[in-house]
Amino acid sequence: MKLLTLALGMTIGTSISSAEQGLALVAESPAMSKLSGKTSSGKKQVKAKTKHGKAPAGRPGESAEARNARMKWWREARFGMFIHWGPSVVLDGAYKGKKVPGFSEWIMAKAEIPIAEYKECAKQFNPVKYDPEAWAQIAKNAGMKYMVITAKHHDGFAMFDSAVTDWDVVDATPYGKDLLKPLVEACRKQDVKIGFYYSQSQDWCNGGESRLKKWDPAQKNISNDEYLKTIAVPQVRELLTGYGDLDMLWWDTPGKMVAERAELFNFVPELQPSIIENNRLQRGKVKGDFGTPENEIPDSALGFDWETCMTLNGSWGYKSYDKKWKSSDKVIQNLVGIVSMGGNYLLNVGPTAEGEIPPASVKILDEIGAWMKVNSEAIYGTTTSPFEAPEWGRYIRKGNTLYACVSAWPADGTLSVSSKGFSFTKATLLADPDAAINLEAKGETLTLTGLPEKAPDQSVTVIRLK
Ligand code: JFZ
Repeated sequence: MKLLTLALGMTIGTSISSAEQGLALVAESPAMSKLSGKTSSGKKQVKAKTKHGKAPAGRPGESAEARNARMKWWREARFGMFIHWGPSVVLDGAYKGKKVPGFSEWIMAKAEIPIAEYKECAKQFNPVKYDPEAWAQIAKNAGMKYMVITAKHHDGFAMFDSAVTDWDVVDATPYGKDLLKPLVEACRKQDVKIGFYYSQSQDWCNGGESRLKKWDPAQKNISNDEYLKTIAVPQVRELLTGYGDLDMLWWDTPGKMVAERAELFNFVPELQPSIIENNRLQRGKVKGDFGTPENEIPDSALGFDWETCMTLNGSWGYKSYDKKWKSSDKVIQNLVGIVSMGGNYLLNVGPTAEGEIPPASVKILDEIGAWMKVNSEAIYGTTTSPFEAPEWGRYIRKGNTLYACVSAWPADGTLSVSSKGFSFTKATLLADPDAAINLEAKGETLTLTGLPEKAPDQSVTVIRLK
């Protein structure tokens, strides 16, 4: 693992190339390839993978054309909201008076809470302030085009009314209503795509596997195959038949999911031909439509579709004492860094037991939204440029347009931009479209002069070059 700290102030990790790692798919936007005649990065196609971003194999037998049509909205969207929510948030990251370090949604396993005791949490899980319309609105205001919510996390709790277990929101909580349905409806209404996260193998209460040692004799010792047959397969079927067409299915922790077990879910594309799946269904992360580097920003285009997920503080699930919030500047720089390398950014919020997205998260998202209102044309439907990342920021490209995304604003009002293969005649500051900027082309470089002394945008200032 190579760690680089670039001008953006981001720590970027990648491990490039391993002999066995072929390039299964090239996620290239058709508009991109024409100019360079090369890959979307313009460089030699790198056999690259990040630690967790292995090339996904796609859907067996699907034509490139069908695949491109299916992936279209997702490739254009670039920015989505992840939501980790469930009865674990009732504990607020503490057990028997002691803080439990780590992700709050892992507290049951980390603190080895017996099933019977953990299930008491559900009796206090009563999110009366849950307002799915407001959630969809928060995502939309931030410029997010899709949403993925935990339908079942590793604690096995179903956020919907499952016929195969009582360990679900309808049977086990005072709230007593499906939490997913109104969110799906709200998202559809507001034109936000919606997908479900589903932990298909790990399930601490219903007999699935545990990545940590089992800690309670009440944890059923049924085989993985039995678990999949009695819980995971029927539940995924419930999810795919109860909510109309879903946009995404986000599998997680494929531990014991060998190929034969993953095949049990072959009905997914049959039931929902247009659904998009991540690469965490099968062990080895080979199946699926996109890679899932976690908390990583690759420093080169990967040659396949990928999405980096990240949370706003240090936990996916809510934990009131985790106040390590990322600044909106940081998140914007991450977004720009990810998009410049051809990826999507799935940014997580953890709602409270009452059903509210924490105000601290909403504030960050609002700030991102303000930036997106000015600069989103450099995000949606864009992809990698043919150029290496410059010292001052990142390049993002859309057809013949290049977006210079500047995070280190030049004090002398002058910026050197790579321009090989383009013929730019106009430079525009998205944050100040009327400002006059001079262009001077020399060889493969374009020099911009007369830039304002102070960066017009606090985080990343975008200059559109046409
Ligand atoms: C998993 C979950 O265990 C976690 O609770 C959360 O839902 C997160 C989004 O996904 O955690 C992982 C999964 C994969 C890696 C790291 C954490 N990984 O590949 O490095």
